[in-house]
Amino acid sequence: ARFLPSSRSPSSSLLADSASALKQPFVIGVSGGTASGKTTVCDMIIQQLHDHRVVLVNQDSFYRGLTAEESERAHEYNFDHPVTADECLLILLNKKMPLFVDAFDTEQMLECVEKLKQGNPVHLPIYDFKNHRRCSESFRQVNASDVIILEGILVFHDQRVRDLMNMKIFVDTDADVRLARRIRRDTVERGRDVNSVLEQVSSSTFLKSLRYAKFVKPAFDDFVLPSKKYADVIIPRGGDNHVAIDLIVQHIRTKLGQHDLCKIYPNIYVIQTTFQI
Ligand code: UZR
Ligand code: MG
Repeated sequence: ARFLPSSRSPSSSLLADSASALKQPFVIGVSGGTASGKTTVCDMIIQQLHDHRVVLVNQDSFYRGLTAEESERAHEYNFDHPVTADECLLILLNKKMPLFVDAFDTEQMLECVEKLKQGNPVHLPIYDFKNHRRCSESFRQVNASDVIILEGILVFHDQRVRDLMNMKIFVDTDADVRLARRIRRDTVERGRDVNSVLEQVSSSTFLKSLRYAKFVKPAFDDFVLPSKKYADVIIPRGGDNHVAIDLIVQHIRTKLGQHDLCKIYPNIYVIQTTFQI
């Protein structure tokens, strides 16, 4: 066996392309139902990756925000609904323009993550949960980094967004635990009273009129749970699962290590591909 420059060896431009592809940031998608512990899982990953630059992008930032008129009817608005293929078709055929199609501006989210992946800084919108509005005068600047985490209930819904991810994590937490946390969070952090979370109109229609039962749970069953099939890793019990988080962090470190190898020893590919018998 000899090491020879081979006629089949990749061209230098191909080498440069594969090297730059490997140098792109590592993109992790974190999905799961509301109050499943997505944010906690992301915070723990970021904490353990302290020697790398990690940015967190929340899908929440891309809520469209309601007009003053729509805000008055906020209780009718479905904040958990993505645009579906059927609805896209109807819009394209101009047959029907549903009132509230996609709760999120997915095009804008896609654009931001693509830019970050290419190493460019972006300005993320800031969403005000209390008033269901975007803060028009402020934004969050996010710079290029080694790892990008995209977190949200519907980040696995759109294939174009999924295709940007190197790793997909689904946080799988019991539904009762999530509802209990959701009530606590909405009342403490998002300025709601218990009735508005549950939206009880009258005791006789109690179950029917639960906001959670009306929008949040059906959307979880129809859109969030089915997207679990795209996950590479499913974390039971969310932030309580330290073993799962350790394993995930180990994997990310390995991948980032490979990036560094590529940066330091670009010629390693030439040696491998010119090996001839
Ligand atoms: P997470 N949401 C609000 O409560 N108000 C808003 O203005 C915008 C969104 C909720 C939304 C969804 N549901 O279930 C949740 N409602 O935010 C997603 N009703 O956020 O993934 O952090 O739970
Ligand atoms: Mg959250």
